[in-house]
Amino acid sequence: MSISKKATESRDAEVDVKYDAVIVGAGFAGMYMLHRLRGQGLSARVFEAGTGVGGTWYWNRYPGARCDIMSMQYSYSFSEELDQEWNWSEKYSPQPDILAYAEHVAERFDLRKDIRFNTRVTAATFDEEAKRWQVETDQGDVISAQFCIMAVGCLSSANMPDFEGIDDFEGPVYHTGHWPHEEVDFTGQRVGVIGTGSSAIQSIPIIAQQAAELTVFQRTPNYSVPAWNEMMDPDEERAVKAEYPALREKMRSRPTGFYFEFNTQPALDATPEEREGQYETFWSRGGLPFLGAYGDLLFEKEANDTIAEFGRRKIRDVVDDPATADLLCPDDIFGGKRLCVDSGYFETYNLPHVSLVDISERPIERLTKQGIVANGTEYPVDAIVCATGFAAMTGSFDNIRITGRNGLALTEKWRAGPRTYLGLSTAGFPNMFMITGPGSPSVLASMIQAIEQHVDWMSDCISHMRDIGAQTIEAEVNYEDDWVEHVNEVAKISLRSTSSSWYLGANVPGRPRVFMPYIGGFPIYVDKCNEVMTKGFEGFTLDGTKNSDAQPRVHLTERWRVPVDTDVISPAAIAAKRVPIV
Ligand code: N01
Repeated sequence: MSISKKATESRDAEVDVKYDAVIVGAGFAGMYMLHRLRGQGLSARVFEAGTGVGGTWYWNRYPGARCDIMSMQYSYSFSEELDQEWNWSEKYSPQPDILAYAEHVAERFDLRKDIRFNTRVTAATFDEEAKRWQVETDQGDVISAQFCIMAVGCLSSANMPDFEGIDDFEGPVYHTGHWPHEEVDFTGQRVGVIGTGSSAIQSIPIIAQQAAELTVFQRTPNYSVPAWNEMMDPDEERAVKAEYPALREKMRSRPTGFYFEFNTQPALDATPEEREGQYETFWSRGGLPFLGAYGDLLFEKEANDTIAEFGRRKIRDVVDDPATADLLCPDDIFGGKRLCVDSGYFETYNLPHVSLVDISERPIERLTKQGIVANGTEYPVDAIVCATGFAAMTGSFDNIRITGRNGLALTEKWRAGPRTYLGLSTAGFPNMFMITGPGSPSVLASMIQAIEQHVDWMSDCISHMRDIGAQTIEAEVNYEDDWVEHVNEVAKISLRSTSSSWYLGANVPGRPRVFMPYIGGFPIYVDKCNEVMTKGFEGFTLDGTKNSDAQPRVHLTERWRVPVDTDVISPAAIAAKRVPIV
């Protein structure tokens, strides 16, 4: 089986070394956390399993990997100079450009010297006496830190199905989330792609350009909207840069943490002709903003039926063979699963060497030396691409032995689904923070915005702790319970909670079914975090306070004083089911 190569980095293990903070992961979250903590004068050690920075964008090097948020918005906002000096080449950035950006940030802020690459954290244990975390790695490091910050990513733990006969297969088996660093050339080969989610939908058109034969194994079809990607228009780039802070502010005030035009009117109030026109207009804009055509699409099944039918018609318009088109048409909620954004996906099925195998009724039976057996037929292939997704949101936590107070294992606490307070922390695990943890908007917001908000909140919290001389901060169980209940209640309002998606853990057998991200909208969530902070970290216990007489000031990072546009996003708007959520 092929997985990305690990360059060996020879170094001495760090044993008995103390830091203020340990950060697990050097993706966008870990990098910014390191930058902020350094700015506060804290010492931090970052451990990263890969050989370089970039996290998700380091690992997902599959052909066609590209972001589905516009480049000018999918970037850090904390540095105005960085915003002004970095240039993106395409409207939607391909993976190499985003990785280059991550590497530039690491260079620019001199981050690498505090990162240990090629090092996977294996265990993190809270030492109750010392009130510190002990962190162990697969390179023999055993270090101690006051804070343990999990920057492990939401989509980082690959879901590699345990197909019978996988070891018998003589060709390479790739997973899109662990793509090799060296170029993979499928020229002249028979390739089997398993899965039809975002990663597959992006990679299939590119693989088809090389392969002699491409067979796609589909368990569930997906809706997809064309990206209409294009080269960056220099005039548009200049215009955005001239107003960048204003754009950043608008992004923060949107339910999704990124900006696009949307319409709050209900689809059901429009006539069929009006709807058709509206859908065509939004379709021509492409990508995720298509879901902004109406405000009730993810709340009212009848409204959703109208956009779903439009989406299916688009598939039938493109795919020549009616039987293949039928198989490619989902009958699920439109946007119930993460909406896919493509460049020529459905068109690929018109190529004579591309075929689709429906495995919705019977799963793949086994792999043989030279093929994939499904529906009783052996499909000969030279290489297999598993675009089978991730154990989302909690998978990367499960891979580390995390032990809190009283020997409580995080996997045990989360056995029936993750429980957090604000997706930032979890009771029983003092001084452990999670960047974009379950229960926060995370994957339902633009990730880099969500990351920055969490990192800033944590940094501000640590400043507060230093002001009052607190040693530990820990979520209180009753506040955590209320938050978990709220996350579940809000999820029920959205049709999203009815789809069998990775948001619910439904893609991996045996995982508990709980809607994991917070769907109530990014600015409402930010408002809640700010309120908790301004109320002196309500719902948290701060312990070991030395300066109890100190009058702490609120350290809220200025950019998060986000004005909540209550016309389009408020608890009332959500209850009235009038919020376009992407
Ligand atoms: O993973 P997925 P992904 N046998 O879980 C199928 C982000 N992302 O890597 O639907 C056969 O969506 C599975 O079938 P089913 C984005 O948020 C963003 O594509 O579970 N098939 C499904 O078809 C995205 O949502 C970008 O029935 C099996 C597929 O594999 C998220 O990452 C690009 C199987 C997995 O789809 C995950 O996307 C890429 C089995 N045993 C990813 N197990 C952009 O920015 C699973 N499947 C554009």
